[in-house]
Amino acid sequence: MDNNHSLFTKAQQFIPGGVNSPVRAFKGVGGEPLFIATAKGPHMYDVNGKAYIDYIGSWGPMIAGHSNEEVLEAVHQAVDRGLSFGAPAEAEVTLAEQICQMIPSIDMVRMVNSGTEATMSAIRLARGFTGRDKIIKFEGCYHGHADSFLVKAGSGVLTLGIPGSPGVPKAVADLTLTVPFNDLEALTEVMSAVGDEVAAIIVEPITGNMNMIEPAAGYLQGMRDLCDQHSSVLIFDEVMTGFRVARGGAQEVYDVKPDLTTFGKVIGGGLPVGAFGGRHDIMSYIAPSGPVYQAGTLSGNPLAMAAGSAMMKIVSRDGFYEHLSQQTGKLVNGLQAVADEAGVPFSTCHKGGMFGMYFRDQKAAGFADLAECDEDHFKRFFHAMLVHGVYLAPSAYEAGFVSSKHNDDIIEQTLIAAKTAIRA
Ligand code: KE4
Repeated sequence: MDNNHSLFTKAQQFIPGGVNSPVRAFKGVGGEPLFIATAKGPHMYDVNGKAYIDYIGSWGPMIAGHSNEEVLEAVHQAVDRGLSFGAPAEAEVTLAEQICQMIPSIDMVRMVNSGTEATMSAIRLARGFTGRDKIIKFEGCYHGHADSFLVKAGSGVLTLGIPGSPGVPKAVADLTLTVPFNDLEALTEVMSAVGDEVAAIIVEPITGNMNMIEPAAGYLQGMRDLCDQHSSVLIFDEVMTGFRVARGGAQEVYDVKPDLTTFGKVIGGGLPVGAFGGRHDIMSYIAPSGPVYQAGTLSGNPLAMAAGSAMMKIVSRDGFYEHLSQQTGKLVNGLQAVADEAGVPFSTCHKGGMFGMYFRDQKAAGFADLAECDEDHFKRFFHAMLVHGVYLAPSAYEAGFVSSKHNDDIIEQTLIAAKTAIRA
């Protein structure tokens, strides 16, 4: 009895596409999505009981492995105190203080319930603070599904091959200018033309939604300088890279200080949390201290705060990111060796616990390079790895994630599977 197929058939009766988020639907790779029953450490187990080494990690949150004992204990203790108060609680202050202490550019932070809420609120705040309407994003970057961002976006929009989305009013889309990523000349040109009308530039400082692409040397600093010249707000969308690529996120790696940063994923430890924070003078514009409205019934939920705070304690420990980077390096270097041995054009990149892999002989520097990737080979590789019990992101346009529980034995098992799968 294939529980998965019957579940997916039933799911499609009640849920559009049978999933609650499009990228889970396997549209980018074909076949039926796996329904997961349980997860522990580096593993997930599907409803048929099959084990997988997991490189999605819930798209980032599971940096300390699934069902991490410390996170579970914190949530169990919080459950016994009540699920939600709709009133301030100490746990919110604890997590806010942790984030402000760990990220120097963050003077104050507001909790929300998803990355989308964080980026949507950050844009509204930048518009309210500057009195301007235009924003600039980058082709292939994904900042969640708020109207302003569904213009040449990445992730599921890219995976499904749709240019944007119906339902986004032209008047809204027209306020979003899209520029190629890693092209400072193009950005400078746009800013020279309309910079004084631009409320904010929002960027994934390392992209993770058009596969993983690192910023060119000086690119982020160039963006910082342009924002300073035109008094535009620089927003680093670190929903994916925050506490993932380094303790201080991508802004620590490249030593560039944004005005606002958005977070999600890791800071919730697996529970629904997003956050935005940054300069005191800008954050003070957020209600109730300022005029820019933003709210949420479950923002700062005590269970989510407990999970997030436990996770911040874990990632704050000495050596956490050094070990994580080491394991990710073993994985990608091993995959590269497997591809080289098989004579397959392949390249990788990685930072901390995040990695990208391309079926092309050079790593991508921008969106246009992705067209040269052999997407069909990726699809065959994906399914062959699945057969061998390795679960990669079901799209050539996503990044991969390693946890602190991916030990040498897990990496070795992955590489053994890859030796066969690379020839699929
Ligand atoms: P959420 O609203 O999905 O919590 O966060 C939106 C978001 C914002 N910014 C960045 C840089 C992001 O990567 C995301 C969400 N990432 C995708 C993975 N590519 C979430 C997976 C999904 O959509 O199901």
